[in-house]
Amino acid sequence: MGQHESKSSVEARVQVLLLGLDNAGKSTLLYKMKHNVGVSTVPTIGFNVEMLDARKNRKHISVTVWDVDSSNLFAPTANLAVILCK
Ligand SMILES: Nc1nc2c(ncn2[C@@H]2O[C@H](COP(=O)(O)OP(=O)(O)OP(=O)(O)O)[C@@H](O)[C@H]2O)c(=O)[nH]1
Ligand SMILES: [Mg+2]
Repeated sequence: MGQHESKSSVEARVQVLLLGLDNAGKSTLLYKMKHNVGVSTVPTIGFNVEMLDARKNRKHISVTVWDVDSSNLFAPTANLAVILCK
């Protein structure tokens, strides 16, 4: 009894902003974490965002990862991603 935890029982929410040089592998890392597969990528314009589930000490943590085109951090789309990630 009580062993099946509801998927909705998120105990913490974390926002992660992935920043790095162009072509550093940010999007590859994002999709590897999300789908556990290597994918072909194209240079990111704006940003990609994915939600992941993680566990620490049996706690369910919802992780939102923002992969931002950091070559143009001052672009409106990047600014929006940084603001939403706060
Ligand atoms: N050898 C090697 N290549 C990688 C690795 N991670 C990514 N790559 C390759 O590096 C290239 C760029 O990967 P992306 O994930 O698109 O890099 P990015 O940082 O998102 O690039 P931008 O969106 O342009 O900023 C791709 O050809 C990937 O296949 C890695 O760990 N090792
Ligand atoms: Mg990218």
